Order: sequence, then C-alpha cells, then structure tokens
Amino acid sequence: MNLQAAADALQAARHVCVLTGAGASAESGVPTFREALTGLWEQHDPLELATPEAFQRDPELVWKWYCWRRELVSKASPNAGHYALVALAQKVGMLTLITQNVDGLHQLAGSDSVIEYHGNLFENRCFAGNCDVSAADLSVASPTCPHCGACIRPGVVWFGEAIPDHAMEAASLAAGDCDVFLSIGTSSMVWPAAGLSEMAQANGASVVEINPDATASTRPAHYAITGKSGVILPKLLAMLGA
Ligand code: BV8
Repeated sequence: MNLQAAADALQAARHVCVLTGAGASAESGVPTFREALTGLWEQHDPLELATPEAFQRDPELVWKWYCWRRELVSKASPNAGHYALVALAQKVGMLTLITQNVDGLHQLAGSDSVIEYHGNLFENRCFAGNCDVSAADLSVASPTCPHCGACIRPGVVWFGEAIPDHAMEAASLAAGDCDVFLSIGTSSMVWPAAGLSEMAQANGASVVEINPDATASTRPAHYAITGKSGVILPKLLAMLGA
C-alpha cells in the first residue's frame, strides 16, 4: 500500500484502531524491548527479567532494572510519531489508541484515553495484593509495602501475567469494530497483543503496518508501509490536511 492509499483509508474510516509497540518510542531514544539491555544489563534477557518468577527470585535485581528503565524513560520526550497520532485523533471519526508500551509517552504527547495493554512503568504496586503503597519508601534497594511488608513491584504486566480485564476488553472491542487497524512499531511477537490485528482483519478492517522491517504479522497484514513511525505518520497526517 502506498501512503496515499493509507491516507484515503483513514479519511474514509468511521473508526480507526491504533496499536503501538516499542518501535513507536524508538525515535524518542527509548530502546525497543529487545534492545532494552545495554551496559550493565547486557547479561540479562528482558524476557527473563520481566516475569514474576524473576522478581520472586531476586526482587532487588528486577527492581533495579525497572529503576534504570524509569530513569531512561524520564529523560525521553514524545517524538513526531506520537504527536501525529494526537493529530490523527482530531481528523478521524473515532480513534482508539492501544499501546504495548509502558513509557507513558502517548499521554505526554497529549493522547487521551490510552489503553495501556501492558501497564505503566511508573506505577508501583504491592506484589502480594491491592494495598495502598503511596506511603512506601522507594529510596531503598528493595522497597516493601507499608501495609503487608511484601515487596513493591512496578505496575506493568509481566510475561505469564494476564492483561488487565479493562484493557483486554476495550482493546478487543475496538479491534472487532474498527475499519482501519494501524499497527505501528511492533514486532507482533508478544501475545495476546499480537492477536489484535487478526481480530481486526477478521472483522473486515484494513490492517496497515508501519515498520522499517517486516514483522510476524506482515503476512496477514493487508498493507505494510516500510519506514519509521516518526517519519511516516507526519506524512500521513499532511495528506489528511493536518
Ligand atoms: C499472557 C511489560 C496469560 C513489561 C511486556 C499466546 C497467547 C497468549 C500468551 C502467549 C501466547 N504465546 C506466548 C504467550 C506468552 C507471552 C508471550 O507472548 N511470549 C512471547 C515472548 C512469545 N505472553 C504473555 O505472557 C502475556 N500474558 O498471555 O497471560 C494468562 C492468562 C490468564 C491468567 C494468567 C496468564 C503478557 C505479555 C506482556 C509482557 N509484558 N511489557 C515490561 O515492559 O517490562 S511485553 C514487552 O515486550 C513490551 O511491552 C512489548 O509489548 C513487547 C515487545 O514487543 P514490541 O513492542 O513489538 O517491541 P520489539 O522490540 O519486539 O519490536 C519493536 C519493533 O519496532 C520492531 O519490529 C522494529 O522493527 C520496529 N521499529 C524499530 N524502530 C522503529 C520501529 N517501528 C517504527 N518506527 C521506528 N522508528
């Protein structure tokens, strides 16, 4: 699909559903998930560290990794792709934004009602339950819950954990209802997020993928636009007269 055809499909859409992955934040300097290990973290595999088992085994190590990622992300700003999605929401009938990213950059750019499918890096939760951890001392190596003493964990969805019900429901509804499904900057390797484009396709939506590389979902994707989201999305918005 060329850009004009994608712009035409967006123009004609009643409901556009957008799914973003780590590639959408790459131009903000946030490493994509498979690159998310540099320097001292090179010897760890994120698929290993982002699990409840790793946290139970070594809460201090996992907490330290998340503190390192928070530090990294807190210095990042939204890129042109994030802002283009804010503009797109003003140009189309209805837009649902689902992100696999935990960096909060869509919200920082001005997108509202973002569905955070994998949670948020900056939220803290009690590992044992739903305690209020707002009064916890986060300055120590392995913070603990002021109510029950369990370790405090980041509010992200780890591998092997269920997607939050509200996010799962809202995302599935949008994928099943949309006319155009924009899959941006994701390798489509992580499930069940990767199944959303197939849901959209099954409902007859046009699936448009924006990525410098081919991905696992490129096969079923109707259209693949090769390029960086921070470059392609502003071009698309310019064609929509934004
Ligand atoms: C669950 C938060 C069940 C943590 C993350 C089938 C069905 C269901 C589950 C599974 C299944 N098969 C396997 C599973 C298990 C597992 C899974 O998917 N494993 C994978 C490895 C095979 N899934 C789960 O465990 C999920 N939970 O299913 O629970 C259940 C049910 C009931 C009760 C109990 C349990 C939970 C998965 C969530 C994991 N958490 N994040 C944290 O961040 O620390 S996932 C994490 O990795 C990210 O959030 C992101 O989603 C994912 C990485 O994917 P991408 O975003 O695509 O990033 P990636 O680096 O891979 O690719 C970047 C892309 O960008 C590339 O294509 C690149 O070319 C492109 N790019 C680069 N630059 C640019 C660009 N594109 C555009 N512009 C650019 N400039």
